Amino acid sequence: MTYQTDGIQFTTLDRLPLDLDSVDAARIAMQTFAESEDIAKAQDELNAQAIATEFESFTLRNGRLMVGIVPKRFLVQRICTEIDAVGRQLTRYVSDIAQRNLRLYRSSLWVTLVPPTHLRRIMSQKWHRDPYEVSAKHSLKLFWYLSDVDDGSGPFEYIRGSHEAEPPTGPGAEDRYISPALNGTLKRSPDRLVCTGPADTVIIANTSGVHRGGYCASRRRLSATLVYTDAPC
Ligand SMILES: O=C(O)CCC(=O)C(=O)O
Repeated sequence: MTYQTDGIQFTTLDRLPLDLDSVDAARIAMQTFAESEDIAKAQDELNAQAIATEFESFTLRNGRLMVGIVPKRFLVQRICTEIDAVGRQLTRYVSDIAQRNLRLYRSSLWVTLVPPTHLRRIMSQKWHRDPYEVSAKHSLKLFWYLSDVDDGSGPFEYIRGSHEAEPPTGPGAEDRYISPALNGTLKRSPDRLVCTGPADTVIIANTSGVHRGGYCASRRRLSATLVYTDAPC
């Protein structure tokens, strides 16, 4: 399976050109984050599901971007310098894969939580295609699983070859989400990949293709997302 043909390819962390100190530092940052009060609080909020309304909250606290869905706050993200350092070391590697010059646009640690009951999928849990990042013509995401991911812990899913279609044009484009009428077709598609794998599985995807993930039915998922684009600085 190749990035050019399928829009996605897999590897493992030990095959990447990374210095081990940076990897260790990123793992420690993740461990600290996963055990932090922010995560415990987010899980409590998710469990409480106090109010039936859904809204997104984006707040910048101590230089960290916190993104949450209240009360369905399934995802807590954190920008951190350690994961940025890992991401910068992979710039040449991902540029070679994409056959164009890319730069690290954004990186973050993700803790994806388990809802207390089955909630309907929201945001990136639904089939969608990423709009291009500001003035970019190519968006590549590298997902590094920091915990084992099985069917119950929100595997990333991708429709192989769907990157060939014209992607939505800009951030917030109306057509980011695929019509729910196509859910059944996508679920049964022979091109659907469900990316389960042990910790240190790495997925490199052209996210203008159709994808979704992070619907954790039974176990939380720890991962890092590194976003690369060809947009000028
Ligand atoms: O959490 C996931 O597996 C999906 C993430 C995603 O869809 C995205 O970053 O665009």
